[in-house]
Amino acid sequence: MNKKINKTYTIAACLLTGMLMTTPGNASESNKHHSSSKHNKQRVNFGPGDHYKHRMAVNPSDYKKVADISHSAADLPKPLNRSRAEKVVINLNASEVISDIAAGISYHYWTFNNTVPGPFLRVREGDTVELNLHNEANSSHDHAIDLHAVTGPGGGLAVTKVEPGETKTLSFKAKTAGLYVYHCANGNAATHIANGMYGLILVEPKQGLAKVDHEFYVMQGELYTHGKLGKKGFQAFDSKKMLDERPEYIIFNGRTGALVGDGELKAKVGDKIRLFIGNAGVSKISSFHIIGEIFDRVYPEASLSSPLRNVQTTLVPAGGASIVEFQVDYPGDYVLVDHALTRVDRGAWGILKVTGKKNKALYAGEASSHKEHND
Ligand SMILES: [Cu+2]
Repeated sequence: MNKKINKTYTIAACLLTGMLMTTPGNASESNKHHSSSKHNKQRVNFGPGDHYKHRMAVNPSDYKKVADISHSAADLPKPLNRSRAEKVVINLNASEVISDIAAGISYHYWTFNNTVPGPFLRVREGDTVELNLHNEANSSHDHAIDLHAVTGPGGGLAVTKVEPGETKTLSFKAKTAGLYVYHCANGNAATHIANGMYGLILVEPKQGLAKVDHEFYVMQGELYTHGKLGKKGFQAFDSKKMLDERPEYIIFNGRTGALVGDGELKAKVGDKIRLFIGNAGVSKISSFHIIGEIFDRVYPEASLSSPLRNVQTTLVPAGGASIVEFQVDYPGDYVLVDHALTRVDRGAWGILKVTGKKNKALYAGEASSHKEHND
């Protein structure tokens, strides 16, 4: 990489780090792990457009291959059912892997624990959490974590910046109940998020949440590939597209088709369902909707204070979350979407499959059999 470009990028990355940390860290999104110590004077030179020139050269064979990058929507811890606070230990592993966005399209994902999103973390209000963040030795970058559930500098970033091979520990009190995004915030945080380093942490209120039959974990994200949507082969990260907020893929749970087929959400007629929905961004707000369903309750922006009732579509901000609850009344396939519907073609959809008895009083008619027009 051109030395000047590398330098300007380092400055840009450090501006953000500097804002979040008392002592600015060494942040660089250059090809390989890199350190620099001349931050403070150079920060004034930060200006728009520097990221545009940035490219990361990646040799896919340097990283392990993960067969399926997606985190299952059904894979989350059960309700805690605890009456008192405890100390909880969480181990996270920053790992960079190669996996598929779609069939024949691979990508250098940066992850927590080899999946996108990372694991669903579940603690109770009042718990003391010890979070150990390890960065795998072959990582190309330093990593760190910012949990929106944390009160303190950088949400944990200030004490978790880990170089490849390093482990650091953050201890925090989960003092406020809610559903929160966590993400890597090292260096140019947007790059780390766009590459897959995000997930959700639920801080259960002391009294717990109401009992439901199924809970699911769905998280929207964006991928900025060098090749256009559908282009086969290994796809490098495209920083210009990220800066322009033009993702090629907008996906649920890490890749296209993650919540379809084997990954679909399953329920029976009469079941009460709770969805924990997160949006990593980094740029788009999600208009989350389930086609053919009305949310009985929405906890807007995942605030547990007072739910809205009978909602069709709920906004999930970039770096935010929502909780929706509903009962399923009729069998069939219900499609989860970002109702900015062109994003369906970019990957933002999934299926909730409901089985059970039909209720003709609720829904009846003859299904059309004609072919759709190609308009
Ligand atoms: Cu990172």
